[in-house]
Amino acid sequence: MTDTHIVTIARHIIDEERRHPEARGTFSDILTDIALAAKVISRQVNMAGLVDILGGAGRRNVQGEAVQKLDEFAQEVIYRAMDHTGYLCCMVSEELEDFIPIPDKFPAGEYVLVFDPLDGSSNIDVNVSIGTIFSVYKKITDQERGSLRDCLQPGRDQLAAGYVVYGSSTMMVYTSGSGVHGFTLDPSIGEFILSHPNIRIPAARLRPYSVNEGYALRWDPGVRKFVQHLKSGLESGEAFSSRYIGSLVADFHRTLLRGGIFLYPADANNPSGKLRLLYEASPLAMIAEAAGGRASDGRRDIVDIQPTELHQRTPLFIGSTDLVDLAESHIASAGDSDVALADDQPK
Ligand code: AHM
Ligand code: MG
Repeated sequence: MTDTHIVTIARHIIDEERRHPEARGTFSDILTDIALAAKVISRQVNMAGLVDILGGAGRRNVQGEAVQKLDEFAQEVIYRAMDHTGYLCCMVSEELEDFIPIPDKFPAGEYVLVFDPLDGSSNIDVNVSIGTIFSVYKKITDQERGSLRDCLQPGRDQLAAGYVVYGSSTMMVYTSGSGVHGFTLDPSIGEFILSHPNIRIPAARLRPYSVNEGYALRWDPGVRKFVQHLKSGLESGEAFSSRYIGSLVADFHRTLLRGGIFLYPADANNPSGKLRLLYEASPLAMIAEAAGGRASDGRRDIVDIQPTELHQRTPLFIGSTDLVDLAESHIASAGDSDVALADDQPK
């Protein structure tokens, strides 16, 4: 007999809760329900390549059912897994403009779920990894079915955050503050199994930096100097490799497991960057911090930003702490001496 134990995600969540008696049972049920939704989405994502054969969005599949776009499907699966459980007062999704109060026909609870049901969905057609991102807050007002104020909380107040990456395997990674844990879906038994306990961002020898350099001429001088600095090697002589998938969850997952930095800075066309604070940057920032890393908008910690709108964007620098610090110091020190760099910006 081996002494290797198989730990399912449900088992792990219960064990975590025992270590944190202040966490309530409902809270672990929310994570278990998200894991269930992730399995349903994963099954559908794995079928994506067959959509043209079995019927594309707006058409009918072989069973004669209407086929949805995958991101709409993911939105509905998560919503339907969570709307009736009595744990949530409201939800926020990238797919919907307003926050979604739990309907009156169902009991309302004390938590808020924010999520991006299927991030990077433009990658589906080319079979590149995509992901789901989520986080959980406690309701702070006395509104039974939540209010905008309950949704607009800084990342510092997240109770749990996680993501699911639909890649060569499907993995769910989450933190409830004490450590970051990764689970790989075994499709043959339909269970997420603990495969990556206590993830820490490693200090690897050859770390990747990850950014869409196609926009480099539109970056601020500080960002350009920072990336240039990485390319020419740090003072320590450390060399970097470049990796960019163009799918946030996949790029972040690699950064978490291999170290390095992922950045999506502001640029001349997108003065606040592209990524969304509430359901993209903040959850990943909580995970990065719990794994010993950092996340910044270039000037301050992501988790300290007080959101003012549900779909607000933010620049994002996330990964190994030393590299996020370095990015911040280049941005802070970019000034008149950078005119030469700024001069070749596209007019
Ligand atoms: P989406 O929310 O519309 O899917 O866009 C977010 C995605 C991220 O997954 C990824 O990091 C980024 O867009 C890539 O953008 P770009 O193609 O500009 O590099
Ligand atoms: Mg998204």
